[in-house]
Amino acid sequence: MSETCLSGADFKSSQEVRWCPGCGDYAVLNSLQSVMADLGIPRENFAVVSGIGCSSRFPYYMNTYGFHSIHGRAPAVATGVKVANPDLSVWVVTGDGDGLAIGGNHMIHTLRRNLDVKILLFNNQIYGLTKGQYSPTSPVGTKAKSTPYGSIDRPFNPISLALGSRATFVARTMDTQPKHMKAVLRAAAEHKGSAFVEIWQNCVIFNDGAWREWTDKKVRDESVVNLVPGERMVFGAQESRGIALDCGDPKVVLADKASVWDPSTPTPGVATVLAEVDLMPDLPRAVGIFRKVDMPLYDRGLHEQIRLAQQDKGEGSMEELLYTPDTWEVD
Ligand SMILES: Cc1ncc(C[n+]2csc(CCOP(=O)(O)OP(=O)(O)O)c2C)c(N)n1
Ligand code: SF4
Repeated sequence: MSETCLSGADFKSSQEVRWCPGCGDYAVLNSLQSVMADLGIPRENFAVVSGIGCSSRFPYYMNTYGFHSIHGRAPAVATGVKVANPDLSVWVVTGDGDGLAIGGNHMIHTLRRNLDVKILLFNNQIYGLTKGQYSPTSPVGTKAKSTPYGSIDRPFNPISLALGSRATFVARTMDTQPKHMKAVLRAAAEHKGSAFVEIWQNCVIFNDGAWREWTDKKVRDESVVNLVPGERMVFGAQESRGIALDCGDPKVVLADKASVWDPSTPTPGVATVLAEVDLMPDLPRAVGIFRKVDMPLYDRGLHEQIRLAQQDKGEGSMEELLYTPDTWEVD
């Protein structure tokens, strides 16, 4: 079989998967394996880099190159991997604790640089691996091991954070809708630049049902609107209602009055408004593709700079660099 004619099973490693039965991470694993198989890229050209957390066990379960790195630093390690070998398709797997608490700084700088990596943020609104402390995405009032009287921090909205960091591709999906997840992951894979995908993921042990209001099959048609580029923003079991942007403010209208979604506007203003509807409980929450714009790539820019410097000054040598006139001898 040709390496470019693969199935999801080819991306499964021989490791025993050690997530709790029912954990949302399984759905992401299956979806990503299937999407990678469809991309027509040989397995040796994928690298999956993670930090620390339940979700960060991901690279063990992928039959690709991978690196289970250190807490919050997956974007930094992935930057090294991508810059060293721009031909690789590099994926970062992180959690809301790993990627937005200890690793928040690395996250925003990777996004603003537009390094061509795909970042999957598994958002279960809790620290799973360390047994249930609140995280930067836990809603106010969350009673957890570290907040026995309820958290008083206001949470991050990961989509707004990514948009504010000027990420060039920003999307949201959920563990209960594999078809939607695969479409979003595929779009992320095909984007040239930093692609940030928030995944609503259920932690059955420490925060079961955190997303139930928007992910449960019985309610999600009414509580979620899917942002599809070039299509009207409609929702409801019969798709009879939609969202119109009235002077920038979203409001519910009949489907034929709904606005057509465009994620490629010069500024992310409207996308940010749609990300922030979690502050407007009467509106459905948005999933799908919030932003998709083309911008220069960090990895390409860096290699172009190296090429021009070498053209100007030659290949250079490490020894010469270390022993330039600016060296001192300490007696
Ligand atoms: C430097 C450092 N600080 C703290 C920890 C403890 N720690 C491990 S994972 C984690 C948070 C994991 O939560 P999240 O990223 O949401 O992932 P999940 O387990 O929910 O998938 C913490 C605080 C650590 N391993 N290293
Ligand atoms: S503790 Fe939660 S996030 Fe971790 S494997 Fe179990 S269900 Fe999944």
